[in-house]
Amino acid sequence: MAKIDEIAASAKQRISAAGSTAELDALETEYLGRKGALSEFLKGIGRLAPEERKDAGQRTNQVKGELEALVAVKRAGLSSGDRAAQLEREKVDITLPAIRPQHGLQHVLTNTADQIAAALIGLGFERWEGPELEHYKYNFGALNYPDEHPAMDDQDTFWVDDEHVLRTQTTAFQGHIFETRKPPFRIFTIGRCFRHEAVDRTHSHTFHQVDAFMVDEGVSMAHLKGTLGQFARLMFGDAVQVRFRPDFFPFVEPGVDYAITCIFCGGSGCPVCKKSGWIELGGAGLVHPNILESYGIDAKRYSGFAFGLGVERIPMLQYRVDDLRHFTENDLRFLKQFT
Ligand code: FA5
Repeated sequence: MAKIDEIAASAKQRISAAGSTAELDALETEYLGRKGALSEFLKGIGRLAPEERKDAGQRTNQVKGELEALVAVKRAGLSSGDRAAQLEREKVDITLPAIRPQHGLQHVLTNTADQIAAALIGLGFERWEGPELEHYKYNFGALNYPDEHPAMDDQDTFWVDDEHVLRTQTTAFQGHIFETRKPPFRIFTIGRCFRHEAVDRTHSHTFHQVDAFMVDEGVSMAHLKGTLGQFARLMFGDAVQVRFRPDFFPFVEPGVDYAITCIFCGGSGCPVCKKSGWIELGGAGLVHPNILESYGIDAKRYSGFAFGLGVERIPMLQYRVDDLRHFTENDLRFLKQFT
């Protein structure tokens, strides 16, 4: 009897301490298997005194039942522990912030173009889109450039064939409008232009311009100055004033270049405006009567104004961008600043 109790005590202690199902399987075989400790003990019962056999047999069966129950409980515990370990291994921390997908954002030049368009539409102008590949006629001929005129040298041109060029100025849209519309009209266009230029901080072979023009009865330089002033104030703030200085463009007479009071110093002079108090923006003037007449418009009755400027120039001023190449280099560190 003492022997079976010893076996039972050691089996219970070892089964309770088993750390894995594999260890438990081995203990189950060791004690409860066909050749296990209990079977061996039962085999020896025949050698006991007859009066002890019955008790020993009953006690062995009792121990067998207890050990089987203990193994079952332990197995359930271990396998739930295994599941817990598996869950721990496969755990996904859903409280971690998700990896955000990259969102594109509108390019700073598109933002500027939208701002320009909103200002000009507010001033009563219609938007028009023109081709980037232009017939020579629209880029130069119809704009009153005499053949071989040196003014064309200012706009070093990419020729595609003898008759077609990549437009050097959005002013090229005027001919398309004159061919299809009769005054009065107020129209503008914003688009890409190309010049065969040495690239530096303020010049590129590819850049954008906005051109606007209006033709009606009695349009004068005063209308031009008022419109440009209002346009500049919408773009740069209420305090801005406009200055005209004579300049030459074959398609306007008189022609001017125009500047705004420096938006950084208000006109008192600073490094940005090179102490002049003014920042040049573009060219303007009254539509040349030769152009009106060439499209059959009576230049005694009708007159018009036109102005153009570089789009890159605007965010360069607004955000103090020192090199226009940043706009096209696609460096996200630069572009992400303009949300
Ligand atoms: C013209 O292109 C005229 N068509 C403007 C005009 C329109 C005058 C209507 C009169 C009436 P200009 O060549 O100066 O003018 O160019 C105008 C603006 O375009 C410049 O002030 C500058 O801001 C921009 N620009 C010209 N060339 C480049 C370039 N290579 N890179 C970046 N911007 C340029």
